[in-house]
Amino acid sequence: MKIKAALLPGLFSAVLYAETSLTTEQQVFGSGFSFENIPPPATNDLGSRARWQVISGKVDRNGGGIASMNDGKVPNGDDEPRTNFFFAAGSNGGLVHVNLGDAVDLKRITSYSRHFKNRGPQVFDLYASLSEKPPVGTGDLKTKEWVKLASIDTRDAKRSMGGRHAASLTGKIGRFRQLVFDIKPTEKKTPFGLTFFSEIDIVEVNGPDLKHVPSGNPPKVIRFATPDKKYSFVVDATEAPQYENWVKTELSPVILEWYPKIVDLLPGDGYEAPTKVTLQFKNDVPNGVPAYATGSSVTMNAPWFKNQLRKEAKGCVVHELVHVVQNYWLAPRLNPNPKRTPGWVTEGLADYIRWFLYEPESKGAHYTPAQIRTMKHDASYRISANFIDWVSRNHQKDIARLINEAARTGRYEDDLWKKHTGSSIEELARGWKSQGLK
Ligand SMILES: [Ca+2]
Ligand SMILES: [Zn+2]
Repeated sequence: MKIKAALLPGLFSAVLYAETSLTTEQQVFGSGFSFENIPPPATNDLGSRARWQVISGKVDRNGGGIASMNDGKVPNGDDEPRTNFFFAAGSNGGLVHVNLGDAVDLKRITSYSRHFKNRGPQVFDLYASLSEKPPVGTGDLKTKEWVKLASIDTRDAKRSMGGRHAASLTGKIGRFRQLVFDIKPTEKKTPFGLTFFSEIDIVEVNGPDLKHVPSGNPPKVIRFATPDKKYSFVVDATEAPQYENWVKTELSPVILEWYPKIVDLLPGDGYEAPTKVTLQFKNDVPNGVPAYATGSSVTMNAPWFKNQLRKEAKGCVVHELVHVVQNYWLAPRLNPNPKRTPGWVTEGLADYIRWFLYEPESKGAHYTPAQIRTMKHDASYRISANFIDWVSRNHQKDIARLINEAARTGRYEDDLWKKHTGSSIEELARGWKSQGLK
């Protein structure tokens, strides 16, 4: 068959053959791989029977290895190295070779990936050849034996990189014996830009009827925004639809009131807090972790919330929203030599806003002088929150704002306490512990 190369500008920045088309999708909500226009991964496609091997690049040993590409198994969560294939952290990616076993007419090649962050998107060039001779390196791919079928890049500058990504090349792809995926990092600012590939399907013309992994549940999301539209929120309750009503009636008013308040409490020179925040219920969060925040998204442990809806659930979300606004992940970008903020400061500030400003009436971090005498100010969470509250009432009412501003820009150091209160951290800790003593 005659194949002619054609450049189709603007179509997902992809270079394609004339008789194929490329679809890319990014899915953040919902469970499983449930894209709108791309089917879920197949378990009996040609890819499942082909021979896969890495011919250049270093495979990351924390992953599931090359078998993850065609075993018909997919991750259930956004950070499951064992069910994905990926090249070693910090590397430049590499070449994955697929021997199809025979000359086959192909009609679809679909790649699936999943990660909560920079390892989500896919950036690769796809080559094919009818020749029987496998390539030795990238140089061979430039010879006339090989054709480049597509340059795939599922990154979208307007969206964050996390989630499920799929790229699907369909149409009269051609007749080939072998394929090469030339896989590249999605970013090089960190070592963690090597895509978590969950599966790649290769579908031949006249192949068997395809069986697919179970498709997920369609997303159930609740959206709301502040009246000025400045801050918008999405709660993904796909994995916990039983909380939908609670989110609408109980949680959303708290978020709408408190997120802007937290932003005002923790300002910074030229700093803009995330304006789009995502909160997602998940059923696979480790036991004992009620919730956690990364960037502008909060993950909530659905089973933990069950008995907490009238107790700690809302306060727990407020605590996580403080982390979103704190945004200490920014420090390396704002400061070439960022200092690490100690965990007790990060968590103490979050619990201070939660227990002393959001829900002081619950007295969740109030202790008697006798109890405090046995405590350490850097014991984190509620105890550190109690210490910060004491410093703010007795020495410097803006201490939370001042400490946070330094931490966000990677400038936290213990001397800050002295700078802002006149007393060293040790002196403050002694004063806090001896309160109530005569
Ligand atoms: Ca497959
Ligand atoms: Zn926390």
